[in-house]
Amino acid sequence: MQKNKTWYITTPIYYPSANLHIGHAYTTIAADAMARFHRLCGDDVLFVTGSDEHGQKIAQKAAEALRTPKDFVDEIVGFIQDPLWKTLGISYDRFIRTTDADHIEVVQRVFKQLMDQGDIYKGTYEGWYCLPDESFWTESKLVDGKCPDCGRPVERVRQESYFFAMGRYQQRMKEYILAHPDFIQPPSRRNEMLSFLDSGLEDLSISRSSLSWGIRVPGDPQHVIYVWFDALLNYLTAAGYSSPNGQFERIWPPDVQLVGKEIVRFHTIIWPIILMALNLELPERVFGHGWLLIGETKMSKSLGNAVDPLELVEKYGVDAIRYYLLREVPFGSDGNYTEESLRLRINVDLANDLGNLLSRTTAMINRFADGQVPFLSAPCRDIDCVLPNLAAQVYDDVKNAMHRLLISDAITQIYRLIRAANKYIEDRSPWKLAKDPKSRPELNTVLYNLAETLRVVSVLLSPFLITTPEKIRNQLGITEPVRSYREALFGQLRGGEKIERGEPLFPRIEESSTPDNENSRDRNTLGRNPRETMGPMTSSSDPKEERPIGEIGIEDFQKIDLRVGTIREAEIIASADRLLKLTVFDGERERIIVSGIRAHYEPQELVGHQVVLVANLKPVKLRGIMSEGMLLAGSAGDILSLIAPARTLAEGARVK
Ligand code: ME8
Repeated sequence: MQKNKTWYITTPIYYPSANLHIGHAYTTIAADAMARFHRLCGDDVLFVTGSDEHGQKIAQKAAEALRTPKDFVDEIVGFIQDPLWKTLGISYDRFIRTTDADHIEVVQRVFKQLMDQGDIYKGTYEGWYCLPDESFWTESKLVDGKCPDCGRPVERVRQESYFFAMGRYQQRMKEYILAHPDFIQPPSRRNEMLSFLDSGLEDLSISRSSLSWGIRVPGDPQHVIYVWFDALLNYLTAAGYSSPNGQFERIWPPDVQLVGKEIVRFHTIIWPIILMALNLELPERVFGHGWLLIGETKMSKSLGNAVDPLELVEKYGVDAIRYYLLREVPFGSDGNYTEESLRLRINVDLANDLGNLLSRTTAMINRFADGQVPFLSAPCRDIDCVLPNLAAQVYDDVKNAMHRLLISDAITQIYRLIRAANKYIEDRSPWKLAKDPKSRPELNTVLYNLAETLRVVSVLLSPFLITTPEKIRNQLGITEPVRSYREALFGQLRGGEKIERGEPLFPRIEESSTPDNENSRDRNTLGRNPRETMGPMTSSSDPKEERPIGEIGIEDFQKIDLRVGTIREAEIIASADRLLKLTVFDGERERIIVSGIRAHYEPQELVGHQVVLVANLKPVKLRGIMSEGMLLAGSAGDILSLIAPARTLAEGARVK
């Protein structure tokens, strides 16, 4: 029987010029989550990552370290595989190195084929070269005399070179992009590439004679093949292009190629044109995700602002880091990295919402049901259907989000279920039901629903987190690992499982337990506008934040125009990780309020909610947006809650 097509996903292959940072981990963890999700769905997955080892930049770094290039890369690549990817739980099927024998064979074979068919010719290259990006530029494409991609200085190059005749494919490439709306994602990158194509496509210099660290041009050993031409072909090698035994046909083309936005051009113009020339199918989707920023600047090896993933794992644990990277930034947008926002995610989402749900549920089953999950019984009231119904919706929503590569949306959906379960505890107050023996069936239903929701959550979270799902299951007395996404359907817990309470899933990070956090905070929140660290108006229970306030008269209080409003829209501000842009209707008009509540609320959960706003606050510009007012919120420790009227009121109602 013919096997199904392999689901093939790739990351860029990284330069082993220095240790990798959390930007590289971000792409790789995202690909890992997708690979794990597809494996759970029963797909035959091929997940490839690797290292891009040739080229001038590596040769130079090796020379500076007084090592041969191969020695130099061997050490860094060894480190990337273990401990880096191993610690982060990267479940790749192949780690490809461009120094691997099968890859060298593929590159030389492709070069020769394209040469034989006239797509490669010899000429003289004169132009500019950006060393950090290893990219060629003509004079007209430079911006202020610098590399248009990264803004760094370029060097003049003049040498005999082989050229790839890309220009002749310009029209075909454009037609392909137009006919395949899903090929380049997200759509903004697609538009950028279309205008790049419109600005004209020159033939590409694909060999260097001034360098020896690379794959030799077949039949002309004076030349080595350009590092990007070599690197892009890794995706063919890893799919088995060198050994035609039917395997390649089953794998090709890639289903998803994840790349950072700065290399979308290589992957959606040069790479597909090579494939067109080889008469091979193009990848289904190339997704150009955004950057992790430190302040306003991209985190990068060469800028010296890199954060080491292993240090973070040591401090906070692997699942906290995976969760933060996958959840914090909507996939596709840029996002600021700060250690402060990482700690908030741990305390609020992981320790509070998820960890407490597990510990409250297991404690109540111990106390009210002799430590055994009660058996499933018919729902007692409508409210007992809330979790099963929501779980069914979330099952579909997570699946849809993952098929659209929207990882942080998928996790947000899972959190709808987690938060609903916490609310269900409050709504059903099992401790009250336990007081009346007649309420036993109701109590059992409630406890079963909570345990089952946690089991479902353990399945849903398992592409994203690698140790937590098992810990949840162990505490619920489930011994089997998660095997299939279908296990996330509600109602499969048998009942009778023995609770094994354990350590808290995520211990809260107290300020004092991170003695160096002041330093790291300084390091990681560079360039922030100090106004943006301002939260909404809060009443704080944190003694550090309490300021003595003298008495005021009623006339002082009356100066504040407090009104009820409804949030109509809520959006993330790409360049500000703590802020949300809210459109609030105040009874008369819609006003924009920029509020520092991003770490506490997802935009979509706010829409439709009533709030109390300070209507006569002088407008202020935050991140270029005029903010006209402020929302009231209260906070206790890390929990922050917007203040809303206890009953719905007409918008514009005075609060006094
Ligand atoms: O470009 N934020 O390798 P590279 C998010 N060898 N992602 C980031 C990031 C950041 N601040 N910094 C790096 C190369 N990345 C080539 C690729 S592929 C045939 C050849 C991630 O070591 C992101 O995926 O410079 C980016 O595209 C990649 O690392 C660049 O890694």
